[in-house]
Amino acid sequence: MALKTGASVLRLNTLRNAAVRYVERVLQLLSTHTRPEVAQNTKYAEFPGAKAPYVTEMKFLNESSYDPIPIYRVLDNSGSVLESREEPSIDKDELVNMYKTMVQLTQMDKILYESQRQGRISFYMTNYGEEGIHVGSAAALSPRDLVFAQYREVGVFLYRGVTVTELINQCYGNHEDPGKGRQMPVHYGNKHFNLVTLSSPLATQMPQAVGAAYALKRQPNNDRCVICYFGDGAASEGDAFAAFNFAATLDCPVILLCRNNGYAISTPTNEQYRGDGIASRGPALGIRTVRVDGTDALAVYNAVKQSREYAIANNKPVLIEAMSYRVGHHSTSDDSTAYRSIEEIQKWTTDESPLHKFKMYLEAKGIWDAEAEKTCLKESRDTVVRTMQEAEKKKRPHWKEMLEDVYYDMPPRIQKQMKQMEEHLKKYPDKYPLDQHQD
Ligand SMILES: Cc1ncc(C[n+]2csc(CCOP(=O)(O)OP(=O)(O)O)c2C)c(N)n1
Repeated sequence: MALKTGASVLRLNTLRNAAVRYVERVLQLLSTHTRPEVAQNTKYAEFPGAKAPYVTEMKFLNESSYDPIPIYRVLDNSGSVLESREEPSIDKDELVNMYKTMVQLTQMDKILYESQRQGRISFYMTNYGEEGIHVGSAAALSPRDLVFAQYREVGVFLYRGVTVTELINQCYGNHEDPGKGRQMPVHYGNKHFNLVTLSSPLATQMPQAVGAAYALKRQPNNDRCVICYFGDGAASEGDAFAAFNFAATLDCPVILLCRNNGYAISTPTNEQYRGDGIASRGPALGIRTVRVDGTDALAVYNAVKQSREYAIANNKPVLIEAMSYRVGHHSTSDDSTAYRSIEEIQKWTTDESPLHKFKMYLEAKGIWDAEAEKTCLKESRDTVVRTMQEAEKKKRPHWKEMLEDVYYDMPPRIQKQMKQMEEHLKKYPDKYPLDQHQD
């Protein structure tokens, strides 16, 4: 066989690339929408509710009328960059910090989950599988941007600078918990770091976030945006629709970031919706939208960074659907093997692990190795164990705290209840562990 010259190899490659592009284009044209044909020079109707062309062929649209919205990714499963132009320029220290945050989060989840099983805290929720969404988005934001989280975004809190001590104090409800033990564990909040305290009822944060974004927009020279995290399950709430529509019609600088992890407790997404995920709702409501691989921290980073710039420059919302998989049980109140197989879960802990692919990426860059991994794991684990032991020893808030702070001036009926409680405790002091509470 004759040897090919450099020039002929180049020509062959060019021809092959052109052929591939042609086939891709044909496939695209064949598969794209079956929207009704609109003849050229068609007059557009001018209804107040829609500016659209008239047609004479009636065609109903459904979810299969459109291609599925593609999933943007930067890294493949082995942590290699797929297109070099898409690799974000993130400082090496920040990349390492992103990874260390993911490791810290995983260690905290492992140990606190076990501590609930041992009866030391009442409830816990893990974040396994979604760590990339947390650090990718947090790194792309300004610390001044306001965060409205759901509950499975603790990595954002850690990345912002909330300490493991503060988080564990909240889970233990001791007197150093800023919420004074009144909330369930994992309902964090931190005013200093612009992290709005979480609410249990799903989607509560969504209209609130949009309202906050509207308030930001009204400030002169605004350079901040709001980010609102929510799950695919929360997106089924009426409040989610209200939030989307207000964000669009009031032109609010808000990033609506859906963590689509496949399940809302025991309700899988195939029972949750019929359309193309959550992303398809964005264009329907006039919201700029992108779908990303949520197991790829760099894809999330790029999407949030661009969305932030767009939202602030244009006073417009952006919807991001980050595809992921909830690897852990929904919470300590759930056994997910009742509604999904162990094999299904395992697939997502290996090939698609956000930590694994990010670690491989750092290793290939020469900024992480086995030694760094060992030290990081040990330090993260030690921090959690030490902090947990300290948190357990701290006293609980004074019992009166449970009736305070709701009203600026305590109404007479609550004053009455407080007095009754005081008398009751005096009468039965041995029935309550008052020594464990602050004096
Ligand atoms: C209004 C309301 N309904 C039901 C619940 C009970 N609940 C708590 S979490 C949850 C599932 C939410 O799923 P999703 O939003 O997808 O978030 P994920 O837990 O998967 O991260 C449900 C139904 C609730 N907290 N609030």
